[in-house]
Amino acid sequence: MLIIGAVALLGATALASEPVICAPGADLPVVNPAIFDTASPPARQIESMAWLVMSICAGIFVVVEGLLIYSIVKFRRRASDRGEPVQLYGSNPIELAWTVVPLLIVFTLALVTIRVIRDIERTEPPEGAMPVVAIGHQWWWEYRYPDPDAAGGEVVTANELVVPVGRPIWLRLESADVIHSWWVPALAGKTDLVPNHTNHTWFVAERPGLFLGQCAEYCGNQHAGMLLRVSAVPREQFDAWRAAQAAPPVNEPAVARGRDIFLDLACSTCHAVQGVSDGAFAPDLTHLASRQTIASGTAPLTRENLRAWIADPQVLKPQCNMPSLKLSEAELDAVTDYLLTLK
Ligand code: HEC
Ligand SMILES: [Cu+2]
Repeated sequence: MLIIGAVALLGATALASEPVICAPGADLPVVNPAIFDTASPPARQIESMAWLVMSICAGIFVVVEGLLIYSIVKFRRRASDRGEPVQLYGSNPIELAWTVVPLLIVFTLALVTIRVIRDIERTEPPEGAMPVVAIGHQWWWEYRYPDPDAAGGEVVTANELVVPVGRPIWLRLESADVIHSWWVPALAGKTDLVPNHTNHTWFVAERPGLFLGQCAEYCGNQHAGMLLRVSAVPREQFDAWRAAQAAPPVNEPAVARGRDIFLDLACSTCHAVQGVSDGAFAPDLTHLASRQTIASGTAPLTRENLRAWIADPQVLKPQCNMPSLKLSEAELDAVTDYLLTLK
């Protein structure tokens, strides 16, 4: 009896602290935001340019410091020195050198920069690209996969972009409120999401990985809580994920009470669950339980975190746009259980 109790307890704690399901990305190598570990053509071009700029700057540093040290040593005051040293004014060769050399350097850097910008900026999608729409919200990301050719129709999800390895992604960037900026350094340069204006960026994830990033334009209180996650997975895994996302949510009779509470309370006016509610203000929850995190990467999706989030989102993400609806303990359990069935 005691043993069974202990095992049950272990099971319960494991449930409470482990991610709920294996979402795409759960077992992928994590690529932290840094421009020196790139996995996509535009990011690689930016990386090469960064190396070029840094080596030129390092060269300038060595030359300038070298001349400085040389002068300090060579022309230091000696015991035999009497009075002021000889005063020299002007030297055409030296002045010419320190004007022409920097000019050449600036010119070279300008040309290289223009070339990189021209190469990575596009007005047309790359050949064979998959279109995805990213919409910035205070303080989360909405992703839409409108691809009319794909099976199952449009997919709407939030905060965790999933893409197939090797296929160009043509990302259309929009904003629902203020200016945000989409920046996953290993994949592409920063591009702003501007209200009433459409921008585009593109990338090709060349290897599987979970690529992390961050909103890169200050957008209010929870700007730092607006994290970016891109899971690049093999083609078959992506197709399976896409098909599952396009499917309607499961309708588990066991959690009917949780669904009723979700509908009766204001949850459904802000959140969409396909076929259940159509709120458009907040993240689509149709397949919430297939994500690894909640609140735009702020916390791992565990039962514990999800329940605490619904109880009072302001604890985990102060000033975010979801209020606490003051659910009772029993209601919290019911709604959490319901949301966890939405895989
Ligand atoms: C006033 C609109 C509003 C109401 C009402 C509301 N939410 Fe939210 N909800 C939001 C917003 C906005 C976010 C995104 C917060 C962020 O990440 O900054 C959110 C995020 C969430 C998330 C995390 C989604 C994700 O993918 O990260 C869950 C889960 C959630 N809400 C569940 C609920 C439940 C359950 C209720 C009802 C008890 C509810 N919400 C009521 C606006 C609302
Ligand atoms: Cu932002």
